[in-house]
Amino acid sequence: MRIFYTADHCDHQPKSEQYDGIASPYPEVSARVDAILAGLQQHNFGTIHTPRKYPLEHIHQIHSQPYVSFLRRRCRDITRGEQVQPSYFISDTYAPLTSGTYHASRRAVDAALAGADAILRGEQVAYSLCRPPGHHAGHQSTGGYCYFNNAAIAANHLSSHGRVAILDIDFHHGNGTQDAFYTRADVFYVSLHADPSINYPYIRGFATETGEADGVGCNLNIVVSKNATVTEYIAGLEKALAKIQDFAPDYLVVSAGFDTFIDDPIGGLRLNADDYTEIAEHIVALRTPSLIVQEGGYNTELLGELVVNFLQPFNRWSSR
Ligand code: Q9C
Ligand code: ZN
Repeated sequence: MRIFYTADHCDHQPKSEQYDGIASPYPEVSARVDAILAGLQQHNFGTIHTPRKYPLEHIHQIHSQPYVSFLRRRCRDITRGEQVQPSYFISDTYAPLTSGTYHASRRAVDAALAGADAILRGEQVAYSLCRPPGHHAGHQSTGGYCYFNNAAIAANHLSSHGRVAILDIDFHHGNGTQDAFYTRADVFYVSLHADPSINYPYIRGFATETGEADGVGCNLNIVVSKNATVTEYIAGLEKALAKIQDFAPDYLVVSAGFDTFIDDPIGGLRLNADDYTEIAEHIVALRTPSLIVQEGGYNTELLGELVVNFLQPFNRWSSR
């Protein structure tokens, strides 16, 4: 499998998030990426490629031009080491800006697009190690540690070449991604996540949301209970995969979050480390060229192991 990553994420270093005006430590830290890289190296996943720089056009198909300009200009004016809570283009207070946020987010998009291009060149599997994550970023809003929607931008790129399904397995519903494709029939969005009536992002992710206009029937939200073990989780996943199979995509994008892990500090179902291999085996059974995009997962101690366990079945398939 092809792996894409850049070190530019290091310049995105918020120190705190605001919850009802009270600051607490920022969980979406660069140590997450260090843990994943260490895991990939230990398990000989091979060369990690630096993506090329892609033009803004790709981003502008998902995000408004005023939003992108705002992020670029606002970050440029921030002193290194400082953090700003913007008042505009936000959907919550979980995406502060630092001087490197715009550049880091651009490079995360580049990693996602390079993964998509690898798939278009005939690679069966690519993993884009994106940071910051993306699935909560809306058309013109940051939110939930996200600025640009890496998976949506990559899926949109793939959609010029075939039918695309997005499978979102982060603990949280990917509201930004759902919104991006809600009225489209050529991209199918399926998400498995914790109940949005009591979990972030609250405003989206209900089972009643099934798509609109041309997109009717092309959106599927599957809510899993907070104490779901791998048995309940796989049952939900099987439903998701059956629908994806009916849709018959040419390409699969997996928004891969690992905050479903039992010991995740902000999410947490009852999934153990080994369960990610079983989850991946079910997804690999689709035998559809797959772009895996990194989303959440906040246990910096074990995140490397979780990602490696998940990637292993894809790796076996792609090097067969
Ligand atoms: N007081 C992703 O996993 N809210 N984003 C947490 C803590 C923010 C998660 C509440 C959760 C955002 C990409
Ligand atoms: Zn999440």
